[in-house]
Formats: sequence, structure tokens, C-alpha cells
Amino acid sequence: MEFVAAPARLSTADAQFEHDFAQRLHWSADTDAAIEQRVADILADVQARGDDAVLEYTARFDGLQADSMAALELTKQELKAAFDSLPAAEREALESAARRVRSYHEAQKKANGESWSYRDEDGTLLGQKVTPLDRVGIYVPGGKAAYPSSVLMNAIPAHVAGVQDIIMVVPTPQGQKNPLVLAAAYVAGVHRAFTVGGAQAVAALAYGTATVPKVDKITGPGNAYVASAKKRVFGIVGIDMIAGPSEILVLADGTTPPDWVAMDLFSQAEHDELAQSILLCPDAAYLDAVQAAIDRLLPEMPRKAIIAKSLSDRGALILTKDMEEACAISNRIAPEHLEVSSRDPHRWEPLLRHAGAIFLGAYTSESLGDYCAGPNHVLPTSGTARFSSPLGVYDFQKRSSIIEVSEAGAQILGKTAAVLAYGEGLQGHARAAEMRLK
Ligand code: HSO
Ligand code: ZN
Repeated sequence: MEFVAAPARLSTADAQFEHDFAQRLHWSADTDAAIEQRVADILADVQARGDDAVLEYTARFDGLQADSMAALELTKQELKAAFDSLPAAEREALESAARRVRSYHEAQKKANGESWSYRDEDGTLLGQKVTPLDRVGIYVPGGKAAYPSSVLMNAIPAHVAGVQDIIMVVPTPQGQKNPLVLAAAYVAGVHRAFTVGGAQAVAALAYGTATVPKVDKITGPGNAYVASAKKRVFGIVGIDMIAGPSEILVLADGTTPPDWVAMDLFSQAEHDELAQSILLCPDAAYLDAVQAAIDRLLPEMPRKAIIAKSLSDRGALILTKDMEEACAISNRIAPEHLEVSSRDPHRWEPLLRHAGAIFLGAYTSESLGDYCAGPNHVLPTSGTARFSSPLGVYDFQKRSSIIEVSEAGAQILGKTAAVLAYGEGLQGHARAAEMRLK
């Protein structure tokens, strides 16, 4: 069968550009009502019956039978054995990726994850105390897409934050364990791991069962059931974000070899038929050259069917007036990944405000960021980069305000507080402040 990848060709100079652009971008995160109902039932059942319910759903949905939840726990020795069984090249790649991801997140913690305080002239101390979460759950998908790199990207920042108890769950259909996922859990320092998945795993982590400890926050991507379950348990536990399909936007000045850009577009398109790959460039001949590269390279790709569908349904090659206009359109899209494939990336970077991660220069393939550059690959999608950030150490920390008012400070603050408290009609507040006045 022949596959054709035909991204839409748009030009900002065309009268119907806004219409066509809006159609390409449209993405609905609405969940199916039937899924919502089933997830609600599973959550209620796990909350009521704990381990027994998790065991039943695991048998029913994953075809994995076990007598007890304890039998579904992966021991530390098993994680280590998976690591030891890998070919040396894979062991080394996992370790070197983990090292770089760890260094990056350590720098992140130093820059904005430490406690701070200052004193007023009257001796009053004010500050912020930063503490790690006690226990987090990491959901690792195990079906269509099983990504060991995502184990590193979730567990390492938790570790760096100082989380003492990292519990991983991973669906394991028919008991088929993915050795790279287990090995990544070992390298990243996951504390406990269970071969359960789906809404039942999210429920077990959120409510706790006799065997699975209740966590404070659940992170990690998953299918529609997992996303719906995470939304429903939010409030009982924290969650990171609800990730949509992968996206890449390449902003090109026409100086990067077209094959490189074509392959970068493929790299996100191959994740999912719903993934989105967009190229913006002020040079029409360059867009033609990238399309020719797409046509030539596609037949070699094992995932060509997915790539062809993703590019044809959601992809676009957009001709812009100039690079400034390309930057403005990129800001409107607020992509998950933004490549500035230009000879002069630092000229454009100041114009770029909304993106999960910005990759500068022709050598910075987005795929390096997915695995081993260091920054996190869990990023805001579907335009949410307008208001949210990559997964980071800060997602595994919380902040407490610190206030220590001196005797002298209480004389000044007490008067201010009392006036405002009487204004609100709250006598107790006012008098608590006044009692400390001399
Ligand atoms: N690009 C994905 C992450 C990933 N890529 C994992 C390969 N493996 C996140 O958008
Ligand atoms: Zn990727």
C-alpha cells in the first residue's frame, strides 16, 4: 500500500488563510460520555473494594491474572535484573540520559526551588519554605506507546525534589513486561512499582488500597481512561497536566537541509495519527524542497501509515511574509515543541513567547530533547503553553509561607490589622491583633 503525506499548503497572503488556519488548528479535548461513565464506576469501585477491585479490572482489561496485589508488585531485584539483562549500549544510553536529565533538574532546583527569607527593620521575619511532596505516583503507559524515556522524565525530577516515595504503575497486558521500562525505573530510582494500569491504577494511587499506598500527586501521560481518571481524582490528589497529542512547529529560514526538517516533522507525526507537525517559512521554494524530502523519505519509515495520516490530517506547510510574521504565528499556536531552524536563532528567540520547549539552531533536533539533552520532555500541548510550563522539580515541591512577627513589628501590624478586621466585622481578629499592642 502506498502512503501519501500531504500537509496542507497555506500562505498568510491568501484571503482564506485565517479560515484554513483555524480549521487545521482545531482540536477538541472533549471526552466521550461513555468513557466518563465507565471511569466514574471504576473509581467508585476501587474506592469501595480496594485491592480486590484492582485485581479484577487488571484481569479483565489487561488479561493479567493474580491472586493478590502483592503478586503484581515488581521487586527492586526485578527492576535491577531487567537493567542487568539489557545490552551494554542500552544500559549506557539509559544511564547517560539519566545523568543529563538529573543535572538539568538539579540546576532548576537551585535556580527556583530553594527556600528564602528576609527580615524587616523591626526584626520581623518573612519567607517561603520549600518542601518536597511525601509520596507521588507515576503513571507509565504500557500499551501502544511504552516510553522508558518518560519514566526518566517523571521520576528524576521527583527524586531531585527530594520525594521519598515514588510509586510507579504500568499496565502490563498479558503479563508482558517491557525490560527497558523496568530498567529505566531502576536507573531513575523508583521506590515501588506495580503492574497495573488504566483508571483502576489511578484510583489505587489516589485512594490507596491495602497494598498500594495513597499518594499526594499523580503525574504521567495515559490514554483517554487515564486522563479522565486523573481529572476526576484531582482535588483528592494533585495532578500534573492532561497531555494531548504531540506537536512540533518548525520555524525555518531556509538554511537547514530540507531532509533534516522533514525528519523532524516525522519524528512527532510518528507518535500518533492525531499529532501535529507544522512548518513555517518565508521561502516558498524551501517549502517545496521539504515536501519533496517528505515524499522521498516517507516510504522508508516503519511508521509511515501513522506519519502519512498525521501530516495529511493535521500537518501544514505555511508560507509567511517574513520571519517576524512566522514568529507571530508561532506565538498564536503556542506549540509543545518549537524548533528555530535558522542560521541566526538568537535573532528570533526574543520574539518567541509561547512554547513548551524552544530548540535553537539546525543541530538541535527535537528528538534530542525527547531523550537526553536534559530538559523535561513532558510539556504543555494544545496551546496550553500560553499558561503552563514543562514538568519540573517545582511540580514535586510545595511552598509554605513563613511569618515571624517581632514584638516591635506587632505594634505596627496590629493597628493595621485591627482597622481592617473591624471593617470586615470580625471582632475576634481585631482583638487578637490588639491584645499584642502595648
Ligand atoms: N515527544 C514526546 C516524548 C517522547 N518522544 C518519548 C519519544 N519518546 C513528548 O511530546
Ligand atoms: Zn517524541
